[in-house]
Amino acid sequence: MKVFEEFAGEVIKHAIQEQESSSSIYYEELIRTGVTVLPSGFTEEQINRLKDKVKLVYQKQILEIDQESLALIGDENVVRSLLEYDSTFLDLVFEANLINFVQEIFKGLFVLIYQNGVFNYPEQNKQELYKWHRDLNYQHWVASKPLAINALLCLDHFDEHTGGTEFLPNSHMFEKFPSNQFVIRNKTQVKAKPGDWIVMNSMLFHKTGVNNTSNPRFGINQMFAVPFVNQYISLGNHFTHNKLSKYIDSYGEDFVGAVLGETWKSADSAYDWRMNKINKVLGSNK
Ligand SMILES: O=C(O)CCC(=O)C(=O)O
Ligand SMILES: [Fe+2]
Repeated sequence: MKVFEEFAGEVIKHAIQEQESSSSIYYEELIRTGVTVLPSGFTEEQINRLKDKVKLVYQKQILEIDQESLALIGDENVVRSLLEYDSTFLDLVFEANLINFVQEIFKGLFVLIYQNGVFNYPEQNKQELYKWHRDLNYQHWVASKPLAINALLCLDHFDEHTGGTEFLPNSHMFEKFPSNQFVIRNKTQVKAKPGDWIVMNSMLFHKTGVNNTSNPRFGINQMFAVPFVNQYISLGNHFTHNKLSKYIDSYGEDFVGAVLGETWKSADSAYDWRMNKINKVLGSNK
């Protein structure tokens, strides 16, 4: 049947009255299955440069805190908060294809929760990421709309050889993790190329695949969420207006401030909270 449909170039239907009119196949895939692969606008050269920079940031980080100590908290081989160390990584946050897609998903405003480099080393499977998990850890409920999404920029090929991300389709729609038998029969591996974004609902169960090549596989994982999910590192603190000007020119100051979490910081007191709002109203009435 499948072969025939493909050959005919059309989808053959019976007694179907209603059909989704998909304006964006990426959006439809994300909503229905929990995951999609979206191309980015990065060139091969930019991707290679980003890969070098991820390695450099990790070198800096293991000088700050040694690998043994990182292992104590299960955080070795994760490059935490890349943009904090090198503002080039802001380009990933505001990459046009992705940011437009994230806007389409959330409709309203959203915040960058984190941006981490991930290494998948050959024959190494002790990290947390090799275990089935939700990126919104410890959450066991479902929501009718995405509350958080993860966008993983592939810096290498993601496939059955390199250990492409494995996921359980539609598992963001169920509170419980499925049976082992279900997992074994239904797990699916992402196929993506360098420069692609793997975008998934952060409640989708997934894990890093096993890398059978002799080279590490690199990616950069960003989480965006509705504003009531907390950043665990204040990302906006690290940039001067000057550093942000290129993104402000494209998207406006309010939007850039919101994405980096500046808009949602807790005020220190009721007085401060009120005064911030009053000053904002007075400013916009000028
Ligand atoms: O490396 C992968 O394939 C997935 C990474 C991941 O699950 C994560 O960063 O949370
Ligand atoms: Fe994950």
